[in-house]
Amino acid sequence: MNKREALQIVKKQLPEARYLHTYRVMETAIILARRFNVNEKKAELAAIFHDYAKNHSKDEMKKHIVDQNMSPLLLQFHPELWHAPVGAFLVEQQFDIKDPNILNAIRFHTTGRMNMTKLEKVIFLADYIEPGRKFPGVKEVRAKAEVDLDKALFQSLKNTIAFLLEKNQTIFPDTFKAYNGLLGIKGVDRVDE
Ligand code: DGI
Ligand code: FE
Ligand code: FE
Repeated sequence: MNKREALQIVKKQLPEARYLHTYRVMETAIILARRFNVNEKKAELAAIFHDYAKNHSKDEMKKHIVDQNMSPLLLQFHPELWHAPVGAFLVEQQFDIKDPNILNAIRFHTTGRMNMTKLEKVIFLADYIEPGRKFPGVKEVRAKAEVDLDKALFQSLKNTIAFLLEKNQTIFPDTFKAYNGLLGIKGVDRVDE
């Protein structure tokens, strides 16, 4: 599937603001892919489809989670997490996109996970730093993303966890696993007492 076709599909599927976010994630993902030697076309396609299921109803997403035997844990956590794995499923089912790396980049773009591939990291980070984002601390993450993929990813996970803690929100285990997995390895420095 080429870029034009993919964009046409998601444009029909998403409200205007979400489509514009998607477009910016695509542009950001391409820049990051070039910078960190990730397949640009895969990054482009994963970014275009990353929020494909964002506007599906909770009931419909729940049905796919149950019918496709996805982790039942998802249903105990915030419904905001569901569009990522459901999106990966629908994109594989409805379009000829079979590359597991692309599908996993969509599947894990909200929570992250332990041992993410570079493509998964690029999509997670592009979603976090696209120019329309105004999260507290996003500027620091953008600066780190100029030079070090793991350090930027680590900072974005840390910010997200801190944000969720502050709001007394649950934190999905994969998000902690992604954080723990990066800490102290791959160039992320532990701060010891
Ligand atoms: O779909 P987007 O809005 O573009 O962004 P996203 O897919 O990263 O969704 C982010 C939302 O998910 C954000 O409001 C925080 C929320 N969220 C809820 N529980 C968790 C979580 N995010 C992570 N990483 N881990 C959680 O456990
Ligand atoms: Fe999303
Ligand atoms: Fe997004």
